[in-house]
Amino acid sequence: MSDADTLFERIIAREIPAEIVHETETTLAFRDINPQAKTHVLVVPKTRYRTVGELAAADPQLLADVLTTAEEVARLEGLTGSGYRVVFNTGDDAGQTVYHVHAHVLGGEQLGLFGR
Ligand code: DGP
Repeated sequence: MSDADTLFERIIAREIPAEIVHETETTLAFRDINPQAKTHVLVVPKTRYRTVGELAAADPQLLADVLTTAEEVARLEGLTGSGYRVVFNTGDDAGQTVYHVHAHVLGGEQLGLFGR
């Protein structure tokens, strides 16, 4: 397991500082260190799965928890009226760098289109 693999587990364990936005029994939401939008928050399950597909297959309720937390983050950040995007990058071509599944919650401004 590389350092990148353990990074979010270390944030969950409070071994690495992060700006935490919201926490539930099963999930943690914290600000992305390299924001790609005015508001950019990551939502992770406290149990590690590598990708959203693995999470969906193994524990659909936990995936639902991640999405419910993403919606709560949007509400807390004042994004529900103006709109926001939830993204799961999966694999190298999509730019996934941390193999602990995470939802990106992006908003607070007009977002660009998908793709390159
Ligand atoms: P992805 O490329 O989809 O795997 O997203 C990983 C995100 O994690 C990326 O947007 C930057 C963010 N990130 C990397 N290291 C840290 C860190 O130490 N703290 C925080 N808060 N975010 C990090």
